[in-house]
Amino acid sequence: MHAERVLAMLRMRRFEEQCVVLSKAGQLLGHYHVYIGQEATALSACAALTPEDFVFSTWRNHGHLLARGAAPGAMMAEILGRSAGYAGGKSGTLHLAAREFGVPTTSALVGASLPLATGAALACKRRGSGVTVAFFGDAGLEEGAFYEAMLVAKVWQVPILFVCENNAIPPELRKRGQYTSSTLPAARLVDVPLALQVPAEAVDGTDMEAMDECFARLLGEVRNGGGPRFVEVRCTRWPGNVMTWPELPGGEWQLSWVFGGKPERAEMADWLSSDPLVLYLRKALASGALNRPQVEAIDERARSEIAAAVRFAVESPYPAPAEAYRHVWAQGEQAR
Ligand SMILES: Cc1ncc(C[n+]2csc(CCOP(=O)(O)OP(=O)(O)O)c2C)c(N)n1
Ligand SMILES: [Mg+2]
Repeated sequence: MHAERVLAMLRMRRFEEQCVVLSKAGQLLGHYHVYIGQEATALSACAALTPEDFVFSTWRNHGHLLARGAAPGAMMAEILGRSAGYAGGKSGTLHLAAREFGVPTTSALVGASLPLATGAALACKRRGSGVTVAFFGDAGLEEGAFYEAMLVAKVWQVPILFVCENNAIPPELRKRGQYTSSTLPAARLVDVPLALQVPAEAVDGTDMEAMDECFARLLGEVRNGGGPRFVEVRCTRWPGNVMTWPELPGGEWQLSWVFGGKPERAEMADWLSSDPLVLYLRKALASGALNRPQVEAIDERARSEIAAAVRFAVESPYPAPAEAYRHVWAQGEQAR
């Protein structure tokens, strides 16, 4: 269990570090976002899902797809706009999706996937099985689509879990159990869904065990016909998420930081106390569930998997120009 989770988290982190490297090298073109520092949330939530369940996400979607089991190679190919990608290179990172893993679509528009997710949850209710998880950022609560989706989900009692990933919590406020919002009059995010009678709670996004308990319980309630639930996952923005293009502050994440080594950059050193990967590894090491050579071997495996994914992506050709006109309209079987 511990080794699997560590491998999954490291796979996500090494994958996205390579996105930064490829962007700097001119291979990943345009705007993109990474999920570094939030990996435990996707893993913990998706651990409570079955293959028939649906997941919806945003521009920060890489971790959600990997947590659903999507292939790093086909994902990277899509992100680089190559034909071997999940959408033949047409969606890129901002709309990355993999239907075969229960991720029908993701959206770069704040709040836009929430009504779609609610529709998928209605489909689950009608067919009598499955649930939907909608991952979105804290800014989603500033969009009308959020209120519409939440209201419809509640009135129709559809099986959906709204997972608001609040990555805006500065470490000093985390210690005091407080947080801020620039535009919401509600002092606590959970007060918003509670006003619509949707049960809501907050969980620490750096604590995998707390999240495992929370997601298993809430998804159990949703699955058993309890109607929608809302959870605010509190995490702290990774210092590499700067402006439009992410940076790797001080280079790649180092395993030595788990064992007391200090990053050169002060902002990284501060942030490590909010890094779910560091915290999970320290706990696993302290309890004896894993030892250092095991963790080193897991990291080596994650690195080589991701190196293979990058090779696969880079070797895939760009789509032929004529492909631009395919998949624009539903045809034949698809249209029925
Ligand atoms: C409807 C809409 N308005 C504005 C934007 C520009 N925009 C992109 S990301 C973002 C902030 C999103 O913040 P949050 O939901 O907290 O997610 P995070 O990026 O922090 O994960 C904004 C305003 C957009 N993509 N869509
Ligand atoms: Mg945010």
